[in-house]
Amino acid sequence: MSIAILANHRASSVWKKVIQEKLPNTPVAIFNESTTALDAEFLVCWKPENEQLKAFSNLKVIQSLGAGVDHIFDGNEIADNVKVVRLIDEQLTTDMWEYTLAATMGYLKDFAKYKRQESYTYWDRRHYKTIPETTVSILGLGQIGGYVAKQFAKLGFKVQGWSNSPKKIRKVKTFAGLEQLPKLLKKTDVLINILPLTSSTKGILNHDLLSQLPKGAYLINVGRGGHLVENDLIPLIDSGQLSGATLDVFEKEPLPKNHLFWNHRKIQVTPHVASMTNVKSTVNQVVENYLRMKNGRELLNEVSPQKGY
Ligand code: OXD
Repeated sequence: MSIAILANHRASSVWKKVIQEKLPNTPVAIFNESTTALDAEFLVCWKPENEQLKAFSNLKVIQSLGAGVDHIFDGNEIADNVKVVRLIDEQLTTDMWEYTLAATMGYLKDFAKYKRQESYTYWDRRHYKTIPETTVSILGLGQIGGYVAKQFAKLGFKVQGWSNSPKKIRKVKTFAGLEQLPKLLKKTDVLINILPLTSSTKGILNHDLLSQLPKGAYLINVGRGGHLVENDLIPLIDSGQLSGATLDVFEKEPLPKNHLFWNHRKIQVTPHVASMTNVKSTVNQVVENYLRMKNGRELLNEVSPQKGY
């Protein structure tokens, strides 16, 4: 049994080193560096291409190097006998919470506006918003979204949450299914998207949905670029329907240099850093899944290919 690493854009050699330290007797090889990689049964993976995946003939498990698995299913043919697992990590979850809190507070206290004022030494005091008067709505109440919702509620925000199937979370008003979505949107000041990207959530942040928010609402997208219909956003901001957006994920990453989001004064762009996989805190999970595969045991954090999460 052996392990291969196919971590397009993520630190392959670091992963190889840390896995090899934990499993000194197991062959661990990096795709493209050694032909023996292609014999692996366990693939540690980020953004594989179909042609790359097809080169593996013994695959049993694909381990995502992130919480999301859309990059594994999207455009790829995964054989029925290959299991896909994701990372669930406390650090990833709390990092996401910290990022969404920072973006929300920046909006409440108008930081972007004051940064612009600074550049022309302009003193103009605006009325700010406070936590108790702000309703934050979270799209996606899975492992990460559910935690983020709870944390906002603990701080005293009014919190709503939406998911595909009904969920109960203390101090969070929950909604489920597309038919209940308008009710949530109507009362939202800050909309935070943490949904998984699937065929039913692709393009969900579009003109129609965002127009149902109260005028001046704020958007934070930390899900995937594919959730947002990018061409719909700037007109909604320029018309005042949205007061701005913080975007961490994009249809194409890195965000192309000529993309209009870069220079829009009401859009804060960050380079997919809301929560970054921490090798130290997740390597044990990867190793544990390899050992479980080897011993024919149930895997940790297996996802459903049908649901895509
Ligand atoms: C993830 C990511 O899915 O990094 O964890 O986006």
